[in-house]
Order: sequence, then C-alpha cells, then structure tokens
Amino acid sequence: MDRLKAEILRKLTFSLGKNPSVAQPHDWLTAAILAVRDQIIDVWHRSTRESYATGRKRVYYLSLEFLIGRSLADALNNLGLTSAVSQAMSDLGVDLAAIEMIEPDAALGNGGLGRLAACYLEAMASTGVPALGYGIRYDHGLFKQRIDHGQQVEVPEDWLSFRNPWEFERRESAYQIGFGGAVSGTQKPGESVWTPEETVFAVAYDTPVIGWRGRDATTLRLWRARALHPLSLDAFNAGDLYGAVAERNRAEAISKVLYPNDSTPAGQELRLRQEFFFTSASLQDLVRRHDRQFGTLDNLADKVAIQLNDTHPALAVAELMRLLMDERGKSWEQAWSITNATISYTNHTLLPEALETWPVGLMERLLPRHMQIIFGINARFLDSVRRKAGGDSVDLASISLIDEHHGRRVRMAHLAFVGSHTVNGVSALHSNLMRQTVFAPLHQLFPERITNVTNGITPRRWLLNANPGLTRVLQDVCGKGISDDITQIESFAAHADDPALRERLIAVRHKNKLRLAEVVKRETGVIIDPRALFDVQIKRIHEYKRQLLNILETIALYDAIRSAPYRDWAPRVKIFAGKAASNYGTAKAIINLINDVATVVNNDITTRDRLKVVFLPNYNVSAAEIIIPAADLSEQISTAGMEASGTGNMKFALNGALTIGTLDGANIEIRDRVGDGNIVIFGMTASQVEAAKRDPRPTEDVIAHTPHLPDVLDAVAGGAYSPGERDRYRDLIDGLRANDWFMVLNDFDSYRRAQMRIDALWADQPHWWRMSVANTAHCGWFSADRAIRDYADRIWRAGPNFAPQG
Ligand code: 26W
Repeated sequence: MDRLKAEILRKLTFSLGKNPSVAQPHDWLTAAILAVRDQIIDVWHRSTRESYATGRKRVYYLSLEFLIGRSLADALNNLGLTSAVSQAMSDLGVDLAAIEMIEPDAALGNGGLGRLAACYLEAMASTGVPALGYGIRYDHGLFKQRIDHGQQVEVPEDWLSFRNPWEFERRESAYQIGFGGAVSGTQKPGESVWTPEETVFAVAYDTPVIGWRGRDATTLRLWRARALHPLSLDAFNAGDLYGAVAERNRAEAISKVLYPNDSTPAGQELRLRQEFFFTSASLQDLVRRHDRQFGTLDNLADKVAIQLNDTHPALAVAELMRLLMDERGKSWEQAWSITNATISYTNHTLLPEALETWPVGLMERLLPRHMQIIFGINARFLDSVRRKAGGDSVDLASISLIDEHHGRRVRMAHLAFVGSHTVNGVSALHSNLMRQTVFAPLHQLFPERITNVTNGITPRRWLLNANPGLTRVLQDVCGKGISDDITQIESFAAHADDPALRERLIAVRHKNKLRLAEVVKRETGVIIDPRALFDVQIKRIHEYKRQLLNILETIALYDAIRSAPYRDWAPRVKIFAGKAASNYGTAKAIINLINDVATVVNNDITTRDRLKVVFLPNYNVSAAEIIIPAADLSEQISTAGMEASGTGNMKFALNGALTIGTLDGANIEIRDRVGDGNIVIFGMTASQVEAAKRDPRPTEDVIAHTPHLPDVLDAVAGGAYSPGERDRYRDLIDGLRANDWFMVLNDFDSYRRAQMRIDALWADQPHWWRMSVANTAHCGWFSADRAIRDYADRIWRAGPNFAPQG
C-alpha cells in the first residue's frame, strides 16, 4: 500500500509535473490510471509472450465499435486492487470513488453491438483466449444528448480532451492505406498491381484490457488516420493556408467521428473509407505479425481466427485475398482457401433496411482492386452453384453478391457469408430466422455454415462492480467462488423462500434506488420515491424497440388512475433513457412525447404519489451501471422477430429485475432458464407478426376493438400533451393509424394486461422477491465467458484444447 501510494505520487510528480497541493481531481485520476496501468503491463507482456511461445491460435476481433465506458474501477477490481488503491488514495487525501466518476466514458459505439465487443474483449482476457480487438480511435465518440424543451439536442463528445492515459501510441506500427487509383496486370498471369491515387497512414494506439484476477490481458488496438504529408509548404508559401493542410484534413477526417447511426447504414463515402481503413490496417498488421512468427502464410488459418463484428469489416474478405495474391503471390485457389478458413462473421440484425450495401460505382472508384476481387468471388461462386445444380434452376439473383435491383450494389452480408467458414446469429431465435429469411437461399447451399452463439455479458462489470450489495449477498449464500465462476449463483434459487434473505435483498435494492433517485433529481429535477416500482426501458430509441408502446400504455395508466383516484394503485416510476440517431425523425418525436407526457403527469397532483415519468438524458454505459441495479422491472418489448438478441435484458435479469417482454431475441432463452412463472411474457410471436404483416388487419378495426386505445391515440394526436403545439404528434399518430408495422396497436391490449399482472405481482412482495431470486440464480449462463468459450470451441477452434502438442 505504501508502495502504491508512492507510485501514484511519482506519476503525479514526474509524469504530470504536479505536486499534491495544486493537483486537480483530473490529475489524481490520471496519476491513478498511470499507476494501475503499470500493474497491468507485466501481465500484458507475459500474456503476449506466452501466446507467441506456445504458438497458440490468436483471435482478431474486428469491430467498428467498442462501447467501453469507464475503465478504472473495472481494472482495479479485476486486479484485486480496489481496496488497496482506495486506501492509498485516501492517505493522499483523495476519494477514489469520486475520482472514478470523473473518468470520461469511452463511447466508441452506438449500442448493443459495440457494448458486446467490449464485454467480449474483457471476457477473452478473463478466460485466457489470446486476442486482439481492432477498431478506430475516433476523436469524437457517440454524441452527448441534452434535452431542451423536451427535445433531443446532440452535443459533440470529446473524450480525448484530457488525453487518454490508458493508451500507448505505436508510431512504429503504421500502415499505408490506399484509396482510388487504377489496377494493372503484371507479367504473371492473374497477378495485379493496384496503384492507389491517395494514401493515408493508419497509426496504432494500444490499450491493455485486464482480465479477472489479473491473470491475462488482451489488447485493444485502435487506428488513427494521419496524412502522409501533413503540410504542403508550396501551398503555404503561395498564401494558400487551407490548401496547405487540405491533405491532412482529408486524411484525418477518417478517424474524426463515430457514425451515430444504429440500424440504418450511413451510406456515405466517408463511412466506406472508415470501413476499409480499419480493415486494411488490421489485416496488414496481423499478416505481418504472423509472417514474423512463422515465416509463411500457409498456416494462417491454423494460427489466426478473424471474427467480423457485423458486416462493417466485411471488406476483410477482399482485402485478405488481395494481400495473399497481389503481395504474396498466392494463386486464387490458395488465397481463397486460406481466407475462407480464417474468417467468420457475426450477424446482428435482420432488419432489411439495416443490411449494408454499397453502390458498385462507388466501390470501383474508391477500391478498384477490391471490386475486381469481389466480382471474381461472385463469378466463381455463381459458377459453382450452377454446376452443382446441373439442370435444376436456382435463383442466382438471390444469392449473388451483387444486388441488381436497386442500381448495382454490393451486398456486404452476402460477401461476409460466402467468405466465411462460419456465420453466427446472436440468439437461438435470431439464428433460426437467419436461416429462414435473409440468408435462406445461401443457407440452402451451405446448410452447415450458420450457427448460433447466444450473446453474453461480463458479470464483472455488470454484477460484481455495478451491484456490490447484491454481490455480497450472493457471496454469503453461494460462496466466494461465484466471482470466478458465475454459474455457481444457481444455488441461490434454493433460498428463494428465506424471509431474512428477502429483507437483505430489499435493503440492497432500496439503496441502489436511492442512488438512482439522486441522479434523477440532479439531472431532471424530478423527485421519485424509492418505494415505488421502478419500471425501466433504457436502450437506443427505435420504432421496433417500441418505447412508443410503453409511453402509450403509461398514458392509459395515467387516465385509469385519474378516473379512480382512490383505488390502491401500486406506485410506479416509469424511467426511460436512450439516444435517437440524429436523422431519425420518428425516434426524436418519441423522445419528445415521453418528455411531454412526463411534464403533464409529474405536475398533476391527483397522481402525484402514484405515477412519475422520467426521461434521463444522455444514456451511456456509466448511466446503465447505476440504473440497472436499481430496476424492479425490465422492459424488453420489441416487436417479436426484430431484436436480434438484446443484452440489456440479461443485465437486468442477472441483477434481479423481473422482465416484461415479448418472445423475441434472448428473452426467449431468459424465459427458458428462469421458467415461465418468473417472467411476464405478452404479445404476438415472431410468426404471428410475420403473418400479420403479410395480411394486415385494418388498423381502424384494431383500434376500435382495443379498450382505452382510441382515447389514448386521440389525446396524443389532439395535443393533450402538447398544449403549446396541438399538432406536434399528429404525424406520429397518423403514422400508426396508417400502418401498424411494429404492432404497437396490435400488442397494446396484451401489453396493458401484462402490466396489470405486474401490479398484482408487486402487491405480493414475497412472491415478487421469489421471482427476483430465480432470475438472478438462473442467469449466470448469460455470462460472456460462456459465450467466448463457445466461440473458441466451435468457431475459432482456439480453446486451450486446440493448442499444439509438445
Ligand atoms: C450499418 C449500420 C448499422 C449500424 C448498426 C446496421 C446495424 C446496426 C446494428 C443494429 C447494431 C446493433 O447494435 N445490433 C444489436 O446487436 C446486439 C449485440 O448482438 C444485439 O443484442 C441487439 O439485439 C442488436 O440490435
């Protein structure tokens, strides 16, 4: 401890040049991080050395998003240093907990896909899978959200403004990334030379990710774009100031900002440049590392697994082919067999509008050699299908990598599928729907290729760190072993009836709710009662996630309370948080509506102690860590068939919230594990949704036959919640009346009844807590460690069992 204290002081003095009397909180944070980082480095180097020495297979996780959040508290906990550092800091007169809270969130992601990548990097470090995550070091992460007059306002995020003490810049690891130009043949048949018109540097920044008990560490390697020629002196001397830095600005734009779109492809050239930039840098890097170690690329697939996190890095298929053929002289056949045996792909959404495609013209201009290779892959692929089919007819248009219907476009999901040995979905339902819908024709041809790995979450961040109160209870009941093997919490279930345990759990939850209530008061001014049922929906705002269904039902509840004010209504606080893509008008209108409803409800004295509505601004990982342990009820109410998995649902259930949810994504697997009686399921199934879309029931009919719905819709459409602007929600409601694509109207009654069941369950507190215990006990399976072991065994073949003999 004295040593730690001395280390922190040394960092403050010699790395930051401050002495304790003038140090600001941020200086202490930086000093603490630098001291902790030192503790990680030995492990990190040993991990890397060992994986070289054993020649074990290495996993490369390519992801355009890593939604990390804060790192200090997690790193300390994994190292087992929390109390030692806390003591050391307090000896220095500094409160560690307070310092941890000023660390900025690394928000290099939009939502589920990015958070999954962060959980997996930590889980690979914790389960000892040698791994490196590759992504982009965005100067600006996901925008910050402010709510002004009920509406979302986006504010630029600036996580690097105080520098990033976790990272190491690796100037020596820089690669040239080409764009545009032309392709010519060489003397060797089949070999091509690409002469790009434009070249930028990709510079590596490494961050170690420490695993549980500090046994292993993985690396997050993020690429930053730099210009080859940062300044044109000729232009400058001629008085052209902007021209002098034009190349630099154009190059650096690539890693300037994260695209804030969730589920709708950005479509712009800059996005394609980002995708190729990080994919090419990562492949050049891993190929060089492999070559240095083994002196050949022939065994690449034995030693390297490349996982594509959605199609954003799908150009890896063409880029690896190019590197193998054009730079290493391999034949097409050799290159193809190596590529296909090395790459695998995870799909995260089936929403047709979310599937990436790029215009052939744009690809030809920006990546002429890659477009040639994609055409080559497609021609050989379609040929082989034609040959295998003999005389039988196959629908080649549906499997082609090129979509000829909407101008000519490259289908990135098809490219990723054909180029991979394994393709996985992220929940059982989602993987089945992949086989039946988007990938059906390809699945026919490759019936073994699609598999499922249900998502997982790291229990270190989401239980041990976020909920220390519950963790203590679990350790007392199930033993200390739970932190090494979270599935040991299964034995918690046997204690569901213990009244003393219930009291402890209630006390823990109450404390967590108090903490959240303070945040809510600080951020919104609304005062909420921790004895009320905290009913929570936190996630990106999207029509398919149906925040609209939730707020419409809230209005129905509000009306019901007002019309029978003396009934013993269970007090509820409806808590919402989430960001809307900046160009997604409907999602923004939904945020506005939630805030407008909150204003009306929270100022109504008849419902004052029964109902409150809160929209907490700027949802992010750190907010989730405070909200989830304080939730009684978890809203997982997506239109069935549309949420690929969900991972928030797992975090809530593990922390003991009950789920109200549809039979969608991983909700189904949560139900399978906790049991029908311990979850509240409502609404149409995925196949009912599909049938209803094919043959829709007239919405007037649905509305007319759904109790309370006509009144709720009329009130919103008529301006009851927007008195200053009566037509504010006219279009939103007219949209619903025109077409119930997301089954908001169709599921309304079922949802309202499910909420009434929740009220009844809440009234029987012993029963509620038995259900809560069952949720926690049976959700250890949703650990990211389980998911990672499954990937390692079945997809990467990188488990310790696959290490070479001798
Ligand atoms: C190209 C634009 C784009 C951007 C994001 C297309 C698609 C997306 C995805 C919808 C991103 C995403 O976060 N998907 C989520 O992935 C999680 C992890 O697997 C799942 O739990 C969520 O259900 C899924 O929506």
